[in-house]
Amino acid sequence: MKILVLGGDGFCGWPTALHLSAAGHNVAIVDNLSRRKIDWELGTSSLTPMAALPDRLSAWKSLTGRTIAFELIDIAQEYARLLALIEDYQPDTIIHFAEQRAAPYSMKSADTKRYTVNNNTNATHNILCSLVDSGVDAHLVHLGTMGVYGYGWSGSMTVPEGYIEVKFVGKEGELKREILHPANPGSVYHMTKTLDQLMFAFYAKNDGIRVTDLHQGIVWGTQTPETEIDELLINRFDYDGDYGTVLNRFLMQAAIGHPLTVYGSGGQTRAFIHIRDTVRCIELAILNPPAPGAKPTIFNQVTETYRLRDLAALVSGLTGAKIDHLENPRVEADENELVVDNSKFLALGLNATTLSQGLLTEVHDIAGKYVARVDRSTILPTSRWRQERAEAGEFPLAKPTAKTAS
Ligand code: NAD
Ligand code: USQ
Repeated sequence: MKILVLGGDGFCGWPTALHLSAAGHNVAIVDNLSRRKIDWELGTSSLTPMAALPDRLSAWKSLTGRTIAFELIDIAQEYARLLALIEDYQPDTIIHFAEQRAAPYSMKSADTKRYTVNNNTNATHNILCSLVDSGVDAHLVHLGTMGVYGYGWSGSMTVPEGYIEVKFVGKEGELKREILHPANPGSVYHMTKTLDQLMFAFYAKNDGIRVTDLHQGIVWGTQTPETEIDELLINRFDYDGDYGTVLNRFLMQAAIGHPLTVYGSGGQTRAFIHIRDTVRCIELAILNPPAPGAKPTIFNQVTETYRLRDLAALVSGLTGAKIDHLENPRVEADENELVVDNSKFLALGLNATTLSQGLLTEVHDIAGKYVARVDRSTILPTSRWRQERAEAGEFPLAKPTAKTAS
């Protein structure tokens, strides 16, 4: 298969590109390297020593004999170049990772809110528009998020895979329909993913574009079989207050003896998936495209759910780390249930990596090994969902540093 990986220099995109290249597909990466520039803007960097993209690609070629091409394109801004690439490359599949993905970064300031909306919605719309414009019948696989459903909306009811059946009662009678699960985003970033869903529904209906939307949970872990072949191929590991996701942050914090930063009571329940399972799920999705004319296929790409205080207790039990409860910088439910239907991937053969299997490896092989690279000044959260709460002294967060103030 000819596959374009948009956002292929990122945390999920890089191991996916390698996994698909190793499986014999013809892979090309498109990226504008904006994630590396945001690290520079925030004064942060990956815990792992991530090589420059050209060095990653030449290492892959010399270690495996396989070539992955690279195009430096901003897909949100450079429509003509994106269109020319799709016409020239004629991909069978396009995998779309190329969005600003951190909820805290998206809530930092008016500038980062506007950047996130402009980047993410333009990127998705440009891809859809270029498929119509070029007439290329590629299957579009998008990385969405569990956060489109929101947390707590359905109580302890199982969250379905994308769609719900509704009964609309009007004065003329009753109507039954299947609709997208109501959108209930918890940040500007998550809101862009709910907008993506509407664009997919429209272009599938109007133009017959084949779309798979993967509602992924929080990804943890670092390495896949391909990224661990050599340190030049190592995946990124974010741990700072904006881009670090909760479990990887806890693992790094435990490694340096920093208390685990649980926001609020820790009663929030979230869905998780290991990066190894992310790449396998994407492979399963590309091998099982929707039929032409079908509505977008939605998978819940998650393997386990955990309440955050239980997750902190698990990491603390393994490492002896202390646990701190910080005032929550976010606006979110303090406690929620989360039961998720992930039966579609299980039926396709996904064999999940559980926390109990993978945690110790992460603690020793990544957090422990690269502990000297940690910059402690970037650990505490500096982004607040509501500025006035911070100004009223409602919660004692670390003050933004000169590097992160916006
Ligand atoms: P990432 O920031 O590490 O990677 C995204 C990549 O896309 C970066 O390399 C960036 O430079 C590139 N990019 C962004 N905007 C672009 C543009 N306009 N043009 C070209 N390239 C652009 O993020 P990630 O963690 O790999 O996430 C990838 C996708 O998966 C995102 O869409 C995210 O919403 C989704 N997702 C991630 C997680 C997670 O826990 N990491 C969980 C659920 C869903
Ligand atoms: N949290 C803490 N302590 C921390 C960091 C986070 O308690 O040090 C809490 C947050 O308040 C939140 C939960 O942990 O309740 C998850 O936060 P997160 O930063 O790990 O994840 P989130 O902001 O939801 O975003 C991440 C990815 C995003 C993806 C999403 C999947 O950055 O790209 O879409 O996970 S999901 O959460 O399922 O929507």
